[in-house]
Amino acid sequence: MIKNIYIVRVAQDEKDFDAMQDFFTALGLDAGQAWEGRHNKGVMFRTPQAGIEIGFGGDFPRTDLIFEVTNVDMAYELCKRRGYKIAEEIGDRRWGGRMFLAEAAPGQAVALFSYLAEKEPRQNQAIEGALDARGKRFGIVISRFNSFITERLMQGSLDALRRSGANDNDIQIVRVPGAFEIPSAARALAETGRVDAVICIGCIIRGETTHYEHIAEEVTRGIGQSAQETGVPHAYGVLTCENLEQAIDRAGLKAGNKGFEAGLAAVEMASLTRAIRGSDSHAGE
Ligand code: INI
Repeated sequence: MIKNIYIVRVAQDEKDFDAMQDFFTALGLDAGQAWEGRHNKGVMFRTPQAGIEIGFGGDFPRTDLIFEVTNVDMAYELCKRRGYKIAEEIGDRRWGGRMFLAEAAPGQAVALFSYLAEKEPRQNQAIEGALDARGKRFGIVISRFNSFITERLMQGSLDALRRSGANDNDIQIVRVPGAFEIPSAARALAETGRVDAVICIGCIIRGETTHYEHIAEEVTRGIGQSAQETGVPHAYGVLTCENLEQAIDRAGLKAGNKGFEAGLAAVEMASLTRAIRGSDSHAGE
């Protein structure tokens, strides 16, 4: 019946709230979805088994032991039948939940709640990823073939990650011989579960034979397949060019730096993936 356990620590003010975020991030807890309501805001720090949430503002229950249940009215009836003291009556809350407090033991208040069902479907609500790489881990798979180009692309990716708040210690670089080897290394990295996104960097330039087509097709297919089968976002920073000049233009000259674009895509997708997977915990806050 219990869906989740929320342990919420409410900061005295916004300064303390920021300090607590830094503290939990420094401890290595994964900062999941941040939410902001009209009267308060919070960030859920996830562990594989449970989460510690920090908050700021009003509307929080008078206890830091909070259970989300599938049906709060049933839980309320059950507590009453078993004779537990109801420390706070059941009722709808303005943040979109229905909650009551029961005393598990004298002075040991526990809050139980369910989110209220949406009365009407929300209009124009979209989940989007943020360009915020703080607390996220990235893998970069770079091929040595055409390294003159690929190294520039990687500098572009690193620039995008750092500007978005990524920590250098959270970026794992993996080098492979050529573009053909990128998909298998990217998959191995994704399967470790230690990265939120993988950035694939390569440069394939057309030669005199059809070699180029075969490699380009397989690399593109393999990267897409690895992303879909591992569930880890993969950004495509592989250039497929007719000649070296085209590649140079896309590695920091006329046509920008495709590595930078891939880096931003990785950050956004890492954030989006977390938002989608955690979107039920504070939907609509
Ligand atoms: N690898 C590249 O990354 N770019 C190329 O343009 C390229 N060409 O043209 O041959 C290339 N070939 C190597 C290939 O990726 C493998 O490393 C090699 O075939 C060994 O498996």
